[in-house]
Parts: sequence; structure tokens; C-alpha cells
Amino acid sequence: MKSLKKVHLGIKGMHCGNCANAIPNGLRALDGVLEADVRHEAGEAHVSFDEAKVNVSRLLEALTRLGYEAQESAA
Ligand SMILES: [Cu+2]
Repeated sequence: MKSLKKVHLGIKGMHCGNCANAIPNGLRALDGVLEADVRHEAGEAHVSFDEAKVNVSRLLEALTRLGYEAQESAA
């Protein structure tokens, strides 16, 4: 059964459209991530994921691997 969760992540180091492409691609590559909407002007990403498959720590880990500093932010 799917347990959908949506989080806002604050991401440091995004400065251009390339970043805004690399990040959702990296996030969607994780099993369980359904949607990753990145706004590089705002320095944030809105991510929908299946809590049964993946969690916020895994999302942040993936961003760290891509070279960005990220943290969960209040909606
Ligand atoms: Cu960039």
C-alpha cells in the first residue's frame, strides 16, 4: 500500500538551470520517489515519495552525493 508523503527541502548551492535538472533526476532515481519539483531561484525542492520505500534521510543523502547541502524545511 502506498503511503504518500510530501516534503519541502531547502537546498544550498543551486545556482542555475543545470542544478535544477540534476536534482530532480537524482531524486527520481531513488525507488519510491514519485515527484521532485525543484525551484532553483527559491533554493528549494518539493518532493513526493512513498514512505514505505524511501525516507527523508535517503533524499538528503542523494542530494549530498550530488554535491548539494540540503535539509528538510518547514512547508
Ligand atoms: Cu548550476
